[in-house]
Amino acid sequence: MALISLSLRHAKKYWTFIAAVLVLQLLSTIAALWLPSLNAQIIDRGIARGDTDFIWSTGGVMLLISLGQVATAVAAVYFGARASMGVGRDLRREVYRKVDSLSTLEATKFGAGTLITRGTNDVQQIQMLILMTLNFMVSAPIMAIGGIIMALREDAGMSWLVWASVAVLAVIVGFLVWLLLPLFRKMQDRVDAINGVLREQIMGIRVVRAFVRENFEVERYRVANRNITDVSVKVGNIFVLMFPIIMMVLHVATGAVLWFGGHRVDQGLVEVGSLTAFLQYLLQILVAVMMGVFMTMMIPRAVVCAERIRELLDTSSSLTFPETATEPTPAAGRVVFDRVTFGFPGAEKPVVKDVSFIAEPGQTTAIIGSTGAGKTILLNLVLRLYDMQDGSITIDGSPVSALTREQLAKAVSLVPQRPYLFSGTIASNLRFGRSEASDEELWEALRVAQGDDFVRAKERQLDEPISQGGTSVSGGQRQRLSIARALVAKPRVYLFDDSFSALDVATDARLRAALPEATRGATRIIVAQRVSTITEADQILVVEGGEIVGRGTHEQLLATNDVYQEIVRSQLEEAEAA
Ligand code: DCP
Ligand code: MG
Repeated sequence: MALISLSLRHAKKYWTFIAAVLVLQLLSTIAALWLPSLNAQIIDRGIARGDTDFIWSTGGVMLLISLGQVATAVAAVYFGARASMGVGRDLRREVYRKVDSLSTLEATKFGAGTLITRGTNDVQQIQMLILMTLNFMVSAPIMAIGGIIMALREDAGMSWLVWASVAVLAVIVGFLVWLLLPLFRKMQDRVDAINGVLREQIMGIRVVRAFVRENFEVERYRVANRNITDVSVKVGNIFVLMFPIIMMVLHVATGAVLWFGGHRVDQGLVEVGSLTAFLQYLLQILVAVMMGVFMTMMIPRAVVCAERIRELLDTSSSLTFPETATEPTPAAGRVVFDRVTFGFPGAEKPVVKDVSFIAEPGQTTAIIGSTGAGKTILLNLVLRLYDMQDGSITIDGSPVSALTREQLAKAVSLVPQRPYLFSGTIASNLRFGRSEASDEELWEALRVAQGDDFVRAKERQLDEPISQGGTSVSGGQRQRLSIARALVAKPRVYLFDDSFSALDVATDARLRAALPEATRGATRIIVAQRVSTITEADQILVVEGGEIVGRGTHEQLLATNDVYQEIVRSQLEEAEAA
């Protein structure tokens, strides 16, 4: 069902191509069916009676029909390819858009691996099936039925031979396909498995090396590899059997036609030409039956793929943005959390509980707390990477859920805890949030982010290539580029998630000194590990277990807040020990 609805939905757009394929296939099949009977006429009327003119004229017609058949067949394949590739492209686009619209929660639920497979391999299977269907759906049945009619016209007396060989071939091929199907399904699973293992190992290669786990991982890969080899060998064995068996059926059928037909020619029941034509029709019929059975073999695999795609497309994203702007784009950047509560679905306790605070434009709001306290989630809620269950977050009075995607992106920039860069150049990454930024602006942002020195040391400076994920620069450099990227965007609200931890204390201090000037008037919310990073903040929020357990300036908290005192004390001890 999913297969049909998915293919048809997009196939509508290509109905001209599809119609062309069907017509061309019809013509080509008719031509193919015509040829043997003309051939028979040449033998029986031309050669037998020595009628050279007839041979020439019929031969000419045959040549034209053959050329026509080749031309229509080629054109049919061309249009078939256009239509099926078009459907594939549209499906891929739809899958991509859906993946793009999923919230963080839904995307994590599926997992990156299967999302990628669904958008590529699964779509490809459907695309293949459409191509095969278009090419054989019309031609195979017409070829089979037409072939039977034509064969009987040539010699009705041997009809039993047609039925018998079709039945034998169908049973044999059907049996082999029945053996193959479960193997194909297993193969698909094992391809998934080996991809999964390989993906994980490549991503974690450094960890594997660091913990000297190569042997264990090699063994894991070996098992996955052997599993897929086993099933592939089984499939191969059946294919090895399949072709000789099919050829044997064809040859036995040919022999039978010649044997029984020969006697009938002797008895004068049928002419030699008709017998030749009969044989050709029989072969055409058998080939058509074979194609039909092979095609049914492809369907189950495509059905599985279609169901996987359907499941993804049917996942309605919980994250919806308004289409058109109804609220003004925030111009000041006053962020207000009002009794915000968020928990992961299925989890017992919320990870953010009843959080209320106001971050004023031009001020720095710092958030500090132990690991797992919920700091990252708090920042992500502003950008709607997660949607809260209760309470509200507003920017300049507009609820974040009422802002369009563009408005939100323009108003807020996040420097994530784990910075991510895209393949391209330093400049292309920095211009991510504002493509029209000038080179001077990029250098200025780099200067504030304390990254200008290392970029200047690069051979190609701003045009220095960056590899996928940003793995060609160090962790600290990635963090600085990520900070610079946010600065270039010039939003109203900056969210720094633990963005200074990879910086040494002196660099951290220089950055903090430069930041207020560079982000003047904007709201800064900074998650920090080090107390020294936030001593000058206008307000500090101490978060513990998803709740705010203290707020105030550094001095106020130092005097009154137990949790804050504890954090300060532990960091002082660390500093002394070092
Ligand atoms: N959590 C979860 N599933 C996720 C992310 C987080 O269940 N995909 C839980 C684990 C934590 C809690 O949410 O207990 C808060 O996570 P945060 O990432 O917000 O924690 P912090 O940012 O405060 O911690 P850190 O300082 O380590 O970054
Ligand atoms: Mg965090």
